[in-house]
Order: sequence, then structure tokens, then C-alpha cells
Amino acid sequence: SQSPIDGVDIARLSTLQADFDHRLAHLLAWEGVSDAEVQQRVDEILAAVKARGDAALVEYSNRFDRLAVASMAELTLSEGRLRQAFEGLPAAQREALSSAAERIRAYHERQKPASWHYTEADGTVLGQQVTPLDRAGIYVPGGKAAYPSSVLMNAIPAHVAGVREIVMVVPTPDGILNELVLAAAYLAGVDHVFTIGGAQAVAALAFGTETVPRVDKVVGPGNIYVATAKRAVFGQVGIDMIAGPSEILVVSDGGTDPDWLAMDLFSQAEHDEDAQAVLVSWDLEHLQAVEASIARLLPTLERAPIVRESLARRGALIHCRDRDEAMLLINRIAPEHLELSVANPEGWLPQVRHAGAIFMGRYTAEALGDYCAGPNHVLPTSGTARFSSPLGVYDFQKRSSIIHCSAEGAGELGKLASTLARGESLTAHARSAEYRLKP
Ligand code: HSO
Ligand code: ZN
Repeated sequence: SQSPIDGVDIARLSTLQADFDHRLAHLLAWEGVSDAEVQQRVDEILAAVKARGDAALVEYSNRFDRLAVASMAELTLSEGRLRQAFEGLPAAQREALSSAAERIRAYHERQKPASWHYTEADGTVLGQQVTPLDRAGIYVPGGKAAYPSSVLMNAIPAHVAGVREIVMVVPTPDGILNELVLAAAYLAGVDHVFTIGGAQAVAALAFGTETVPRVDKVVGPGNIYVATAKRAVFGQVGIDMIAGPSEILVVSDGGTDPDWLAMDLFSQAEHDEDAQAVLVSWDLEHLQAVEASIARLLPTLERAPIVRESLARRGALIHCRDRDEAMLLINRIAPEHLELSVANPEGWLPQVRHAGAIFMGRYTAEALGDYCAGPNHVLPTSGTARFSSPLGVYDFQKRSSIIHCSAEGAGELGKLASTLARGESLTAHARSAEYRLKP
């Protein structure tokens, strides 16, 4: 077709095509930028923060964020400062942020798993105890990707999980503070905020410094330096996922207003040039209508240059054969966001095996989930929904196994353990179990 924008032509993609797998792989490919040079610079920064703590943080912050501070005290925000940010917001924003936080909290409360135990006939008790992390660190990017909504999405599950101390880091390039980010931190129950960023902030969270408390897990998105640093400290601390570019897959049965769908695609594409927005339908006329909507509406966007580039690089309007093929594409792509813009989304749901978040029906724009519906917007990207889940309360907890043997139970288990231990030639194990056998 003669698309007005490069790269969003309507493309036929069908399992009947001999090169279907190849075409699909081509659609999903993206260039991750991680090279040996980044790796080396990150290693240096990690080592410097580990060795010199606060002094290194001050130096790197002055250099990378163009600051002129003398100590970490100047890179530390008080709780009062956070409250002031919240109270200083225009009323409409204060209320919207509070309502969103409330809804996100209510949703995540439901995720709280209970500890459990059961008692066997001989009185032995077995169970699982769920406990929160002591400390969580939340990385918040500075600059154009500083999203207050992401502060809520990262901090609220930690708070609901019962994490004792939530430490947030956010760089302030040229000293510029984002009031909405601070207000969100205030609402979400963040305990400490340091205005540091980059690999040095990840190092501070992972190792601790004189000022920054060492955390048990680092979560939150960041640039290539942050992602590389998170990978490097993993093992010493926990990390969440390493997120790729954001994506949406919209499936339409032809019954949704093409303008709505065009704007849904834009809403993902405006995140960045590597974001991916894809629409799938078996209705060719409908796809043509969406194509026309895109052409008409794109120039009206604030972020038209980013959207245009994102659509050109990775966007697609896919003409598949039928509903079954659309379903196959969903599960092959395992999208971060799936919009089922169809008449009976419940009918589709049982067959959707891989998707980070599923937006059901014509009225559920992804944007509603991004901000305020309640579920988390930190989701598995780049097909990782095949094996991982949205960020949640469970990411800030761990489980301990509980075993409490009765005398009788120890006797029964002792026989088993003794036999198995002798099979492994571990005789101290065997005797330890045998001591507790009933005479
Ligand atoms: N769509 C993003 C989340 C976000 N949207 C934040 C707006 N602000 C995550 O996939
Ligand atoms: Zn978004």
C-alpha cells in the first residue's frame, strides 16, 4: 500500500508464508547497545564507589550531572522536602497522583501472599513463611524518562510487601529536581531520596556508602549504564528485570474506532524511538482506516518526531488471515502490553499464554493501565513474558521453609534420612538423624 509514513505500511503476515518465522523475527529484532567499552567504564565506577564511597559519588555526580556539590549532604533530600513537593503541586495533579497511588495500593494489597502451614498425622508441622526484604533501592531515571507514575509503580509494591526501608535514587542533571517525582516518592512511602544516578547510584545501593544504606534489591529502569551496573551487582543484591524498549500489540476485530487505535499505538511509540507499536487485524479495510488515522493524527502530536521514528523503525500494521492467526501471533510475540480490542475479549483470554498485561475490550486503553487502573506498569518486555511477570509485591518478599518435627515425626523421617545419607556416604548426616530415632 502507499503509506504516508515510511515503515507503517500494512504488511501481510501469515503462517501460510514460507518465510513466516523469518518475517516475525525481523519484526521483533532491535539493536541493544551494550559494548565492551560501556562494560569497562561501569566496572571502574563500581570499583571506585566500593573503595571510596561518598567521595566517589560526589565526584561522579559533579562530573556527569554537571553539579558543584561538596558532600553527600547536598545530594540528600529530607522527608520535609518531599512533602513540600507534594503540597506544592496544583490541586488537580495532587488529587490525580493520590487517587492513582490509592488504586495501585489497593490492587497490590491483593497480591500479598499468606504464610501457610499444615500438620501431619504424627504432629510434624510443615510450612512456608513469607517475609519482606529489609531494604529496597529504587532507581528513577532523570531527564526525559523521569516518570512519577513509575515511582508509584516501583515503590508501592515494596511498601505493601512490608519492606522496612525504601531508598530512592534519582539523578538531577544540572541540578534540576522533578517536583512530581518527589511528590510521588512522598505518597508511595519512600524513606530516603538521594539525588544521584547512573552506575554510581546502583553501586551505592548495592555496596552501601557512608551515607547511602546498602539495599537487598535494586529495581527500576535506567539507561545502558544503569542496566549494565545492575547486571554486574546481581548476585550481591537482587535486581528486577533488565527492561528492553516498551511494546504494545493491539489486536482489533475491526469494530474499534480507528482514531482510538492510532492513538493507542502512538501512546507507546512516544516513549522512545525504539519502542514498538503493532496492530494486528484480519480486516484489511479496517487496517486501511487506521493507516489513514495515523497519517492524519500523527502531525498533531507533541512528540511527533519520536513517534514517527519509532513507527518507522519498529511499527507495523499486520494483516493476518483470521482470529486463530492473531492468537498465534500474540503467543509468539509474548508482548509486554496486549490490547484485545475485540467484541468478546473474555473469549480470547483462555488462549492467551504469554503477555505482560492484557487490556480487555475497546475501552481499555493501555494509558489507563500505565497510570492509574491499579496493576503494575513495570512489565516483562522483549518476549520475556514467556517466563516472567509484572513487578509486584512478591518481588519484594522471600519465602522461608518451615519444618517442625514432633518426636514421632523425627523417628519416621530419621529412618528415611539415615538410609539416604548412608547412600551418599555422609555418615554424620545419618547419625544425626539416628540420634533422634525412638528407641
Ligand atoms: N508504558 C510504560 C509506562 C509509562 N507510561 C509511564 C507512561 N508513563 C511502560 O511500559
Ligand atoms: Zn506508557
